[in-house]
Order: sequence, then structure tokens, then C-alpha cells
Amino acid sequence: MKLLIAIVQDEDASRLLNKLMEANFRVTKLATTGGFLRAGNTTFLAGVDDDQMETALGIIENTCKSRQQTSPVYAPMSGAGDIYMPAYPVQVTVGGATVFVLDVEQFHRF
Ligand code: 2BA
Repeated sequence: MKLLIAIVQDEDASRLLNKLMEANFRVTKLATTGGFLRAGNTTFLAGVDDDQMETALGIIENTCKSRQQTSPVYAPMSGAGDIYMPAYPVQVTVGGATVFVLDVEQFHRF
């Protein structure tokens, strides 16, 4: 078994969840925040049998679209410790999906 971690855009999250569930994958969906844009995104965790991994990756690839996004880059306000302010706008291409596949040493459902 592998642990699949997929970070996707919020706009694709609901459709992706539906497709993974329809294909009988067990999934956990987390509300997350990207470090660069400091905007919301969605992270999926899925324990996937080795022989199902290609199917799962195919669903993610076919469902998640890359988009251009203009967003402020945040910089620390001088002298204000932990406070970050929008500094300048950047245009970036946000995935698709950012996917990690990890070996699972043990899996238990009690
Ligand atoms: P963010 O960190 O908010 O990044 C959003 C997009 O900003 C990235 O899209 C990329 O196009 C750009 N970007 C990120 N860091 C940058 C930098 N240091 N300089 C210039 N441009 C930068 P994606 O690469 O598609 O990433 C989408 C989201 O996936 C990220 O949101 C982050 O939440 C996650 N992610 C991407 N790579 C990751 C990694 N190696 N480890 C953990 N999370 C990652």
C-alpha cells in the first residue's frame, strides 16, 4: 500500500472527491493553505493499494486543471515581528495537482 498526498485547488476539490469515491477509493480531505500564495487549497490523503495507484493518479490528472493566478506575495512588515503584509503582485501557474506517493509501513483500521 502507498499513501497518496495530493494538493489541489479548491475549485477542483469537490469534483475530485466525487470521482475518487465513485472509483471506491477511501479518501480524507483537508482544508490547507499554500505557503507561497497564502491562499486556501485542498489536500487529499488516500491509502491506495499498489495496483490501484495508476488509476488514482489518472483520476487526479484528468480532474485537476492548472490555472493562472495573480496574487500578492507577502513580506514581513519591518519592526512588526510576525505581521505579514501584501508586498507586490505576481502571476503564477498553480497546478494541476502536486502529488506525493509514500510507502506505507503499516496500515491499521481498528
Ligand atoms: P503555494 O505555496 O501557495 O504555491 C502556489 C503556486 O505559486 C505554485 O503552484 C507555484 O506556481 C508558485 N510558487 C510556489 N512557491 C514559489 C516560489 N518560491 N517562487 C515562485 N513561485 C512559487 P504549484 O507548484 O502548483 O503548487 C500549488 C500548491 O501545492 C502550493 O501552494 C503548495 O501548497 C503545494 N506545494 C507545491 N509544491 C510543494 C512541495 N514541494 N511541498 C509541499 N507543498 C507543495
